[in-house]
Amino acid sequence: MKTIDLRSDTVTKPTQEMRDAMAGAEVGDDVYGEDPTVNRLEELSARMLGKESALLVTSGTQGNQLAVMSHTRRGDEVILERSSHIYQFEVGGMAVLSGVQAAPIDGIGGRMDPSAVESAIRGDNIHYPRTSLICLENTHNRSGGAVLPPEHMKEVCAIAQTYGIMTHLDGARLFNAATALGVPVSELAAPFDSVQICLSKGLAAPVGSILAGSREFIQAARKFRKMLGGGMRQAGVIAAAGIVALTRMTERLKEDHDNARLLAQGLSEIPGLRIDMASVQTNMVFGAIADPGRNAGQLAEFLANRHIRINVLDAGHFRLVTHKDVDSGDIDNVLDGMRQFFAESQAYPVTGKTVSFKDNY
Ligand code: TLP
Repeated sequence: MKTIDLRSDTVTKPTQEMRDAMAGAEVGDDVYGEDPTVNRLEELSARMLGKESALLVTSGTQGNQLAVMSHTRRGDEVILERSSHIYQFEVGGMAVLSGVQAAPIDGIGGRMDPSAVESAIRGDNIHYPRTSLICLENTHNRSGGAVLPPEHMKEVCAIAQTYGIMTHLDGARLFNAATALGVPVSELAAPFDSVQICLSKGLAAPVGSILAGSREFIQAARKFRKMLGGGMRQAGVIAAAGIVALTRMTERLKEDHDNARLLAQGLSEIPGLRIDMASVQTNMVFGAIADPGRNAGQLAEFLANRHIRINVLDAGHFRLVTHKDVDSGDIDNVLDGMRQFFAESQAYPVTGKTVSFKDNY
């Protein structure tokens, strides 16, 4: 029986076309700059993102951390949204790898108030750290995959420029944002000094992200990547799937967005559940349990027994992510399972196998 895995779009398996491209990839030693497939992927992604240069990195986390390392000096301060991936979910890497501290700002829908950003920029005082970087995230994961409007990103980047501060965009799901807005990714990346995009989420490549920016910035990031053990030798086998991701998988993201909408709509009609429909803009649905007798851990366990996997955020909240390995028939099955859970007269008995909140994203 098929497992419907809605925990993340990171669970997508490579397509047959990717597997074929990987098997037949022309390769060389990328640390010598001699892997033709990696070079082709880096040129293609730089062009698509409208930047001078690009670098294949192992993961979104590595791409973001290389950006922080390359843009900052020890003791600097970085402004970013409080629930952003770089701040919350990268194992404190900023502090360890770059020796910088964060100046987190609460956002609404992933958006920091531009005037709050400007106020957080440090002045010229002997006591202060130097503010050297501002990071944004689009789509914004913890805001339910919400899209940051282009005007908002331009406004924050213009403030940064006024103060001579660098800007980085965590665009793990930038193609989802571009799909929702109907604009090319290059337009969304344009105001930023650097951008990171993931090949291994909705685009379904098995591994890899791209970091893009100026030639000088990518030179610095390449050296740091080597320091972190990210010099991957015959990485053309990975890059080949990345090329398929960028050339063949971006158009279909709309399907994921339609499925998320369908799912959210169905869930919003279930008593016991609360869905903020306005936040459903791309491929994610965040749900809240509105039934005092039940919790998200019980829901996850009930569904797991029906071969449906979801992500528990805390006792009252869960996350569902649509992707290419989930179709509209699967959405119907998920809705059936959800209805059953809330229709049971007794709250679901916990067996002890309940998914622990701490183990989940
Ligand atoms: N997000 C993953 C988990 O790490 C939480 C997910 O399932 O959503 N930026 C953003 C906005 C992300 O959502 C993620 C991954 C990353 C960066 C990191 O990418 P990877 O997993 O490739 O290091």
